[in-house]
Amino acid sequence: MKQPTLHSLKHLSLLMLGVCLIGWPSSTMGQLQIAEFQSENLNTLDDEQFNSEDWVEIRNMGDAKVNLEGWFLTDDPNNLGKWEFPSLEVNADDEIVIFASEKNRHTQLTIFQRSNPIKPTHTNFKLDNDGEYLALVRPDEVTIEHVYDVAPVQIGDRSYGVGSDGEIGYFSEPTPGIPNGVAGVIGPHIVDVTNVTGRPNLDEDSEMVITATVNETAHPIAKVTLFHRFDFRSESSTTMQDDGQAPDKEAGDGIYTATFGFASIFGSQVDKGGMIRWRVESEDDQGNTLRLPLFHDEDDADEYFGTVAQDPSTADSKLQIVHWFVENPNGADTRNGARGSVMFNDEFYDNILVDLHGQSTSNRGNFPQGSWDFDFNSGNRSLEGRRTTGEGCEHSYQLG
Ligand SMILES: [Ca+2]
Ligand SMILES: [Ca+2]
Ligand SMILES: [Ca+2]
Ligand SMILES: [Ca+2]
Repeated sequence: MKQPTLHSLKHLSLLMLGVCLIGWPSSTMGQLQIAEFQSENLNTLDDEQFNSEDWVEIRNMGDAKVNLEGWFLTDDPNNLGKWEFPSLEVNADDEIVIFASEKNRHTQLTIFQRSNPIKPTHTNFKLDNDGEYLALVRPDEVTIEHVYDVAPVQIGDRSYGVGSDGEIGYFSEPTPGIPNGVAGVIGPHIVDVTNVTGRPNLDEDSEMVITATVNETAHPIAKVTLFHRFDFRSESSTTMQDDGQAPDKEAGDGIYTATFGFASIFGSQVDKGGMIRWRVESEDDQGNTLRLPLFHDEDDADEYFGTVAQDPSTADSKLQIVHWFVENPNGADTRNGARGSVMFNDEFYDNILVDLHGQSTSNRGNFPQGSWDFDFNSGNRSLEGRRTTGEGCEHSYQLG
């Protein structure tokens, strides 16, 4: 049987290919500090082209203004002069944001970053999610003002840096351009989630197998839980195991496995053509948790992975079948729309917005022919080629 891994998963696993960090970065402190950085900016901050680029925040801890002209920022310990700052002032007790986009430019366009208008400046390098070197270097190209020797693995839409109490850690609420709050610890890193059994055929399959690759971050892994949901019914859960007992293949390899039987979990509610969704949550022995999908934005992010049970009545169809699930069908028939899930081409897209297309009338009676817009989340990178703004992409389908 085909064993698809959802595209958004592939994307995450590529970006988050994890090296578990052991130990915290060392740093030397001068007057200026790399107060905060973000290696996977999903919805935190746009640049002047509406791209969600990586960014670095520099804070002036001193009591005099500093012009950064001639200073350097680098992600390479063997090339401290990698990127040179243009003239850029940082006021005392203030911070500025640089995009680490590889675009290497300083624009005169002003954008509004939180409350502070800025003219965006871009480095010639990006920041890696599996953690890397990041240093602010003085104009002599030798003296390191502040460095993260090896930043730990980075998680989408979290940032990392120096908390208001001086402790280094993650921020669940990034603050580009304004002072940082208290930094925290993230739960065990869920690198990848895989649907081992593919689209179930309910005439033959009575269960599904899901695996999750999980790495320790700050503290030992205490628990990995699979949450599952059928259509829009309530969530249930199963503990995932890494004990080498079937279906888990090998004990202690960091790949956690769970099987859930449709009848035992969902009762008799599972119908052919029905939607089955799941998410994974990790927890360390201090109670720090992390989930995948990250669901970092309830209006622009997948909440679950998912699939649709095979429907033999459409198996021979030559038409492309779009499976569309919406909790509130009447809502989709309005301009404001309703959130739902779609599967086509063996790809599942969760928590997308479905709304009435263009000039169609909303007074069409009971699910007639019509046209709706599917607004995909910006994390659905398989469709990104057709994105035109940072707001995700939109496709129109004629249904009926
Ligand atoms: Ca990045
Ligand atoms: Ca880099
Ligand atoms: Ca900040
Ligand atoms: Ca295992």
